[in-house]
Amino acid sequence: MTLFEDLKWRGLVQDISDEALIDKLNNESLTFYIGTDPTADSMHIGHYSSFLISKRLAKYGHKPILLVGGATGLIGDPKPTAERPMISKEEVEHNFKGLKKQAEDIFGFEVVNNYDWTKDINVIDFLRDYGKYFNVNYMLAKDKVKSRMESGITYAEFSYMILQALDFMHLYETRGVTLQVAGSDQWGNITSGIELTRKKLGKEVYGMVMPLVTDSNGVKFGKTEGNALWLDKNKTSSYELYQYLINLEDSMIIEYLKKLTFLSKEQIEQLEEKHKCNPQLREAHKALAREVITDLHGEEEYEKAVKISEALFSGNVKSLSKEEILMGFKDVPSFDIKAGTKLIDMLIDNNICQSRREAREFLNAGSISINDEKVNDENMIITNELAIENEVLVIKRGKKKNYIGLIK
Ligand code: 383
Repeated sequence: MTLFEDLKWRGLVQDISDEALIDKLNNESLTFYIGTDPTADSMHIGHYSSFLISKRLAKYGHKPILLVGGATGLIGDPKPTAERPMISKEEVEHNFKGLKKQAEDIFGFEVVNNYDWTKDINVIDFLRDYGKYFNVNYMLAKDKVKSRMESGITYAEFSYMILQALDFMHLYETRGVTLQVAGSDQWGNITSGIELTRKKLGKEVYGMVMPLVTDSNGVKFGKTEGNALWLDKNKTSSYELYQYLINLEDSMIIEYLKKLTFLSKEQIEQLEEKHKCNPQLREAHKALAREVITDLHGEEEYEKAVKISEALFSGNVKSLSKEEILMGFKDVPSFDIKAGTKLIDMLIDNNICQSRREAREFLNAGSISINDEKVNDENMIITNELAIENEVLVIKRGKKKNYIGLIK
């Protein structure tokens, strides 16, 4: 399969600026770039799905440059709905550092900052050297601007496409970049750069955009209850990522394997077959989780996520370390317990049971467990010896309620 056929098969090509790009992708070695703005200090899984294109093209001999927009982050790429709040310069700088490190660690390519070539352009030069090449009518016709005609758009956000266009031209002139890749929301900004380079330099550069990855309801990939899945493992642990991936909708799993992994067509087709015959084994989901987590955080983190998931599923928390338990139970209520406290007092003091009567009922019914062992003696004394690493108790009430007690 040629590179372009592979990208097509994966569903990663929504639009290309010129058919001539196909041959260039298949037979030449291009320097290309993809950019992101420092609106947060970590990328999320949506960025990952787009930025993976850098590794795919690199495998076929193209040279990636990753751009983190220290300049564009100060302005804000217009969203279709409303103006972005202004982020302080300090925050952009802080976010920039996080993203640069992440881009280098995860993708391993060179990172550039558009602040470096934008900061010294004065306003007169900006208008003469770039503004003069943009017809306002052309700018108004761009989707993102059009969608803001009702709600309004500031001059700052309106100018954003000029900044991204001048980046493309600058990278062409200084680094020989002839291709910009991105998610489909970037089409307008990319074509602005192509136009600018054509008008000002008389040269042809190219653009390619991929569809944004969504779930079957059209919700962006990786959005969970209003949150994003972050690539920083301190914000989203490998265990949380594992849980998300392993529980993805069945109808989407093959598409995700194509778009988020480097598994071959044959491997994915085999997984598709297995998934059809034995969906309950979740082989395809497991392969996706393994590929994504290993690529992002390494083999060890992946093993940890599997171990935690299995221990929690089979009721074997004792096989876990304190760190693993805290990762697995990140979102459950937790509290400190004084060593020497009686079991029944601990249950009531921490609202696990509402009254002594209720606590006794649960204890007698065998519904309370500590570190997956049933407890029923209300006078049992809580000691460090009971706890994992002398400190952690996983307290369960019935099947659904979990608590973490830390013995102090
Ligand atoms: C800035 C200057 C450039 C080239 C690109 C940029 C950033 C670009 C943008 N990108 C998104 C972001 O920062 O806003 N204007 O969150 C997202 N990308 C990638 C991909 C995506 C896009 O980082 O579609 C999803 O992740 O292109 O929304 O010279």
